[in-house]
Amino acid sequence: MAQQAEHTLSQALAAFDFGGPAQGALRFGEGHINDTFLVDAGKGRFILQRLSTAAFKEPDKLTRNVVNITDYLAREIARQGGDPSRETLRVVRTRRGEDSFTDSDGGVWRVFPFVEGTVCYQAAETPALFAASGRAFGRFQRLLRDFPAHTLFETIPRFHDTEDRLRKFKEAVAADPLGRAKDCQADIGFVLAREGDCSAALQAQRDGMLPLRVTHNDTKLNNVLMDERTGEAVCVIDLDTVMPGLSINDFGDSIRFGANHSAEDEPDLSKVNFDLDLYAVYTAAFLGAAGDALTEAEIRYLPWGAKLMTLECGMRFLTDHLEGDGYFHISRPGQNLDRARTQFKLVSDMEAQWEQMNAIAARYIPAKPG
Ligand code: ADP
Ligand code: GN1
Ligand code: MG
Repeated sequence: MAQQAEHTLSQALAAFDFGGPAQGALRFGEGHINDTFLVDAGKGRFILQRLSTAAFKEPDKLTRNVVNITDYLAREIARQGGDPSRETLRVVRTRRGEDSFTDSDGGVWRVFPFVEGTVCYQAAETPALFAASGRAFGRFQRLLRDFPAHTLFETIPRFHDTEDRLRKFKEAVAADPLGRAKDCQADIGFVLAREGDCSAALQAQRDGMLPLRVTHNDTKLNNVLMDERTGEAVCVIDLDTVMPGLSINDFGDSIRFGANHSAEDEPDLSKVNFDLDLYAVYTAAFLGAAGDALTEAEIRYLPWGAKLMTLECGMRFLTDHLEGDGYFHISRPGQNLDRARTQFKLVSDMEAQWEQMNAIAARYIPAKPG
């Protein structure tokens, strides 16, 4: 870590009320966006994060969202007999009573208690684990169904606007600032051949078929903490992108990440295969926990959520690769291109199993009376 960055880390450590002296901070986790540290403060452990300014332009409003959402979740969880101290994040305040701290370089920091006794998995190691994440995100939908979505700030405007992502992708291809496009012609062609698909969900929303909901928008399995003993989901984390959105996208992003047996950046595409059984397992778990929070049209569109989140994420990785990797953290050259390619392989697999994907979702459409 650069010296200047270390200096701001010490400022942040001094600013928060950890209930005891912070005994240093270690880099933690495998997130792509924020800088995350584990802080040991004797009596308790904490997660300290510096928000990515590349991703989040208005950190104060984002923090307000997170406070509002977590306060609401804590109340709902308590009302339903759960344990809010484990089942939702809670914002830890600074010594001055503020929800976040801004360092001398303008970096914005915030703190959550570390949820003890949990594990954060990077892959759906077993179907049971994947199902647990499905229950977590289905429950998230149900818990927030009456939250006033219009009071939430859009932390990343047009985050899952796949039409806009396509526009930005095309701009990156046209500008090609690093001359990388020549080495990914097939990948660029893959996206351009699916231009029309990019409107499928948005058109259904414009047509009034898909309602706007409070959504998480980043529903990877590694954004759920699992109980280390039982493997059951405990707490949904990474709430920076909670904003109004489509439920099918929350479903779809989980499928994109978890319904396969390879890493998101696997360079060997022969290892990357969409797993229809895992898709079925997740569908059952997600819809079971969401209860009647979703409409028939939303259930019908779940396969589109899966395909579009995967295609969109591939476009985003490829855009970032073309633009010089300024958004998604990389640990080796070409990593964002590898990430894009795994997504496109999964899209192809989904297209080959499209009928089955639709049939599985259709199982959960309630039969009409009579
Ligand atoms: P990013 O947006 O960079 O993915 P996350 O908020 O997901 O950041 O945090 C990164 C990692 O830190 C998570 O994958 C998880 O391992 C860990 N983590 C975050 N919050 C907590 C918490 N409250 N308790 C335990 N681990 C956490
Ligand atoms: C980012 O922050 P993290 O690693 O959970 C990204 C998601 C992508 C994901 C791909 C704010 O998620 O949208 O789907 O990487 N988050 C943001 O792994 O852009
Ligand atoms: Mg994360």
